[in-house]
Amino acid sequence: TEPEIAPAPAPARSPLADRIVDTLIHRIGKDERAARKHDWLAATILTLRDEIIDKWMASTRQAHAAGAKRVYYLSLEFLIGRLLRDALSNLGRNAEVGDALAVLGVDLAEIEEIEPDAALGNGGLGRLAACFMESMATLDLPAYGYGIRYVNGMFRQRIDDGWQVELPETWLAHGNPWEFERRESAYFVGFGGEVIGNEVGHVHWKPAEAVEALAYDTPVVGWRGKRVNTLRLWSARAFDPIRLDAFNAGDHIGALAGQVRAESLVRVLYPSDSSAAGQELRLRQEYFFSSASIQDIVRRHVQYFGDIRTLPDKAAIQLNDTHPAVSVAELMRLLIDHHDLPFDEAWEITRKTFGYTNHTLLPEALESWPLPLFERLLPRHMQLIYAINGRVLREARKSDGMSDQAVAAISLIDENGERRVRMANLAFVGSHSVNGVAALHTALMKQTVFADLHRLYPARINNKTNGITPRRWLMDCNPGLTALVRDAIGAEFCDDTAKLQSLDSFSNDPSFRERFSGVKRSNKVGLSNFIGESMGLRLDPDALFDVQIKRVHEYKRQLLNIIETVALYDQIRSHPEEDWTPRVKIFAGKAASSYHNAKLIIKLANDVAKRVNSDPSVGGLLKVAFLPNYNVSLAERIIPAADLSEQISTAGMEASGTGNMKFALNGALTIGTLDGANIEIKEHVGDDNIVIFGLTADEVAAKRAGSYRPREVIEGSRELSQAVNAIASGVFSPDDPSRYRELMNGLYDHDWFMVAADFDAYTAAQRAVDARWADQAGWQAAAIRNVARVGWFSSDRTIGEYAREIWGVM
Ligand code: 26Q
Repeated sequence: TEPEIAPAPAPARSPLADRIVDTLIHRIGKDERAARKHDWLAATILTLRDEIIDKWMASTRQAHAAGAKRVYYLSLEFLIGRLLRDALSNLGRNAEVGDALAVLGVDLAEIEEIEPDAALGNGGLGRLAACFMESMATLDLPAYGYGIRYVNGMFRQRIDDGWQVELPETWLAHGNPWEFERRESAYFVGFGGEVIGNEVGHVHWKPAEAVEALAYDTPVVGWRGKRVNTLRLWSARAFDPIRLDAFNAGDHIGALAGQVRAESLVRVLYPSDSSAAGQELRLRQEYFFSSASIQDIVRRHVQYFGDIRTLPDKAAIQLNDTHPAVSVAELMRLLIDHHDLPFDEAWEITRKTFGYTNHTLLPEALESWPLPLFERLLPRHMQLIYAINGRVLREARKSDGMSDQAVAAISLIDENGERRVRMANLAFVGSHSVNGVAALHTALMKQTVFADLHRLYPARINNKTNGITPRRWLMDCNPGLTALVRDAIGAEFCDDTAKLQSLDSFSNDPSFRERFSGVKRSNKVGLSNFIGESMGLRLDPDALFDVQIKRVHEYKRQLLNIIETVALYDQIRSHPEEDWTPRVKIFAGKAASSYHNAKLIIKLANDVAKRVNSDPSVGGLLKVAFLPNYNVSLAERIIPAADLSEQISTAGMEASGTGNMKFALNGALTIGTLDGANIEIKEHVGDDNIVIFGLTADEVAAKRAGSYRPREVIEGSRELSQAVNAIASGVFSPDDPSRYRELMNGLYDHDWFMVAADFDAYTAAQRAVDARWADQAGWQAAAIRNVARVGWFSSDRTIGEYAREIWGVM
């Protein structure tokens, strides 16, 4: 008989494990046996939060004692994603907490996985705000983020029969253990009504309605826990949550109407990232959040420093696009109406305090509000905007060579057709700094949308090329690569990504290349398993993983990628004898709910996937996967597993892109156009380590101005016309053969996004990619050089530039 083996004694519980259990019992109200995963998650977060609070208070005290200047980042979006892993790794507590939970029989990775993904943003702009928050804490800057605590953030995307279906995402369903409700920080925010008094005497705005803005604070932990800053998100409630007189008189619904109206302000994030929704509710959201934030900033300043006139010395307010631009008028109102400053002095303070970041030149995304709507909702602000405009236009007329046309372009009021308030012009004139987010984008700002304002204020526009936090986008999402890099060059890159440079020479080391491709392969196996389990699609991890994940928009040209996929499918079938590179085309992304063509492009990707994946004649050579519900957490899974990063926007249209940086940092090669930050990525990684194709921004502009005839281009390209005809004639939509006819006709007739014009260059570039892939040593070397050379795209570098050149805080 076998000897009996005594069970190993349970390892002793650490004090940390005891604290987690204590939290579970006393704050969640569950004992260990009854606790479910969500209870363990909440107990872990609350335990960690207790430790974060000490650092948080120390950070606040330090800024206060130093009389430091504070940075305020105003953004209608913060796309923060999950927080637990990020906080653990920034505090260096990953292993310790993992061990403590293991002793309790809980798997840390498993509970990390059920943390809701906080999606209070659409895409690039919102994610940038989140990366910036982390970098500001890392660089030890006293900074606050201000935004809205949306009850429903970005919608959850389901793919039903290939179509996008939008479902509400309830990220707060299990409560939010990260946040603190600040009952003491509440502000009155008014709407409508009338202005009493005149320009000379004391002016007073008497709003017709009001809501109360209520603060919720989330701690933001910097790298190595050096500093903890605050993300302050506003919720709304009625002053009188229930009108008792109405209730008692039997009007039970009417009695609650105020509360319902208030809550509607913070109910949903507008799910569009490319066209400005003109609804009144959006303007109400913008003003609600701007007013609460500016009131909070002014209150803090006066409380700490006593004199409102020193505001620009102690506060830098950055406007994340024009969404908070009404803040300019709100600060003017507080300075003039509440602090009795003369207009000129208020204007100087305002301009010195604000900076404005532009994220798009797309005309449909530039915010402007019908004047009657603006005036009805914000009558006092409308007066102030007229006064500001008067000043600016007088200056413009005085300056040499300003035509009437130029003066009209500078005006805060668009007089063409229905009169509208131009938020970009308001943000521009109300700021001492106006920046673009990549070199090309900043150059185009000067040449196009802001040309006349730039002539009037030539020193104002500057560039701050975007960046990404290397903590979330390398160290946390790709532990395999991080460990490999650390073994090779030491851990210094963790504090300064410029140090990744030392990895460069390892690109020539065959044994390192071997280990590097091993890490990539295991990330690809991980992603393949995920895709297998979640969508039942089997992938070959040795195929080239070709990835385009981002919001779906015509200018980002998912359509170019899909048409090329169809052409490739054709080629593989017609020439099965050739030595094709096995590829997996991975797509993910959401379309704005009202964006017809974007939704149709999602359907097309799914229709093509269905056909290609079930066609035995392509064998394992081509697979297409559209992954549903793209969000930050999914990006963290996909990016480390990518070989090829698709950054193929029509040149001149993508302000920067930030996904491009994440892929390169994780060792994917980029196939891309000379657009946005791709240009600077190319300069950093070198021409041999990136695949560039297509028209330049200047060439696109020239083609649009000249006589571009896409029909001739399509008919002149066999591959393209075959692919377009196949799609148009219903090869991929036998259930509804005309589904894509209009979409394809758009290519023949206008092709605004130059899909046809760039098609041949794109396919040629893709075949060059195939050739490079065949040389695995060369491919891996180029991928390693990408990792080594893109450290510059850390948001620490970006924030350092903002701090020194705009905010004056470093
Ligand atoms: C405006 C008014 C009403 C409703 C919605 C909006 C709205 C909301 C979000 C307009 C635009 C956005 C988001 C824009 C955005 O994400 N822009 C991206 O910003 C990134 C960070 O700078 C860049 O990298 C991308 O190139 C740019 O597209």
